[in-house]
Amino acid sequence: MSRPLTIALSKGRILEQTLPLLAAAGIEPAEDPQSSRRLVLPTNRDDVEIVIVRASDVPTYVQYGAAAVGIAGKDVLVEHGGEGLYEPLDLGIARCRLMLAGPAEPPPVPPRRPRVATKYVRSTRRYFAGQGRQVEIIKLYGSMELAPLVGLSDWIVDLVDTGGTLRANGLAPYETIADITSRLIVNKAAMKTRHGPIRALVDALRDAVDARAA
Ligand code: PRT
Ligand code: MG
Repeated sequence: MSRPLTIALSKGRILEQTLPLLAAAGIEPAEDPQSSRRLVLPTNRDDVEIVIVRASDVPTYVQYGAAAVGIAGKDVLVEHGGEGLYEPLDLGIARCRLMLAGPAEPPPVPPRRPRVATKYVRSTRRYFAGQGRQVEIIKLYGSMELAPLVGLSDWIVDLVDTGGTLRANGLAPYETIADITSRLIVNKAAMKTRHGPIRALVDALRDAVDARAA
């Protein structure tokens, strides 16, 4: 038999919201991926396996064909750049917004060249460049909400869902930069060489997404 079709997923909210869609498409992991320590999970289908990777690494695994397909947030895809990837389907899951945020009570005189702390350097640079606004971007890997509290930055760019994390840290949303959902991504070469099984998976997932929306 030919090697199985590999799907790259990240633990957490994407996995949680992807499993029902995969189940509707006839794919179920052999053990619970949230609790399993295994990084390669067989499924009920001999021709499909799941690999568990870091959310921000999903596009890399798919770009190099280590996984034929994957599921990643649009936030992560923009930062990756999308090289070598098709993005055939918006799954509509793990929905949130990429936002500019800052102190709920901003200083009376706005900073001349604000410092913006973020994990999303590419999106942030593009957003401010598009508006012709000068900012200094400070790259962080997490806990952006802390930066304004300790004087590291004036503002942050981060994902916001309920807004609870901002509020809990004395921050408020200022502007929406992008609406974010998770996307199915496909390795460009695999889309040609393994067209049949990939097409079948894309169609099955699209049906599952449509059925849920209906
Ligand atoms: O593992 P790694 O650190 O690389 O990735 P990760 O920790 O970002 O993974 P995970 O599972 O948390 O998020 C994966 C994907 O989920 C992201 O890439 C987004 O596409 C999507 N997503 C949707 C979110 C959120 N909603 C979200 N609210 N990712 C993160 N958050 C965080 C946000 O960064 C902030 O700290 O939740 C907090 C805000 O939530 P509220 O409800 O308080 O506003
Ligand atoms: Mg994390």
